[in-house]
Amino acid sequence: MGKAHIIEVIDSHTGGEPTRVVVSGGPDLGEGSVADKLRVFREKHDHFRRAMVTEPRGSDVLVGALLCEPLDKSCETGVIFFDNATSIGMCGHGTIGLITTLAHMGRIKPGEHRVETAVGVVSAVLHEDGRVSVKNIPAYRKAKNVKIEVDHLGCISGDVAWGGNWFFLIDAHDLTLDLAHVDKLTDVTWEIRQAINTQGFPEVDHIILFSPSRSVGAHSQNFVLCPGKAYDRSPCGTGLSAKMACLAADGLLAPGQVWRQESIIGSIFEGSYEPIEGGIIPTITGKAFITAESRLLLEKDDPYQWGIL
Ligand code: PYC
Repeated sequence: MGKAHIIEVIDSHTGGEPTRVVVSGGPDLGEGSVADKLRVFREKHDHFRRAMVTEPRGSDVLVGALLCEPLDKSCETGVIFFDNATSIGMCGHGTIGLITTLAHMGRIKPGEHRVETAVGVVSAVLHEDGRVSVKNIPAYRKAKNVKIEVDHLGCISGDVAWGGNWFFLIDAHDLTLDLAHVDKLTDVTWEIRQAINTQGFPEVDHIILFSPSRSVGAHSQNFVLCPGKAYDRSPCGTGLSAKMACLAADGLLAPGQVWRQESIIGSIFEGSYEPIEGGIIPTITGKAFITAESRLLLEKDDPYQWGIL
């Protein structure tokens, strides 16, 4: 047996979407901001990303959150989010999972806590009942009513918006949003992603379909395709931020008004916003639950210690 490198992680889920917080044993990313550290992580430690979230230790749906030293000392921690395909700038469900994990570790108590992400500082309120409200970085719509041609589907129209990640948001379609149709929804949104990337918006890495919700009290249900072709089990915090930026730009959601977004599995995030010049500051609220405290072992002679390529 080879000598194992040990990594401590705490797993949680937020509305069904898992987050694996790497608490210790991560790579040295040097000095600087979390954005600087993300560059080092991408260039030199992509194998670490794979080892944490892909098979055989993880799965396509797992999102990783690597704790790191923040440059902004008003922050409780810095964090780099990543998934089965890449590292991502910000993650709403992941921030709710991270705050819940820090509380579980005894590092924080209910109240407001700042977190430095690769795309800016977010602030999160841990409520007494365990819910977490994340005040995100500014969100805005970049383009309205973008028309793209998609093989097998024809012309699709949607909005391109930023909510911490780049989204293409589609309201007009005739697809059924439920778990029985997940394979079809995945195939279709994957095709849409290729099309929007080659037809003017190469930055878009998440695709969202919306439909009216069948649940009492929810304004809408969504299906969110993530960069690595997994779908988000949660309503997607950065996606909800992008959605509210579009609703605000169209005059369909007033400042402070609550939007209840349901995910494809039925979990709900609440969102509201404050207007700013050119966009909004979104706040999203949800609840995470701890599912595991683990020590991951990376044995030197394990041919799959960095995941299955
Ligand atoms: O909640 O922002 C989010 C998110 C992004 C990818 C998966 N979840």
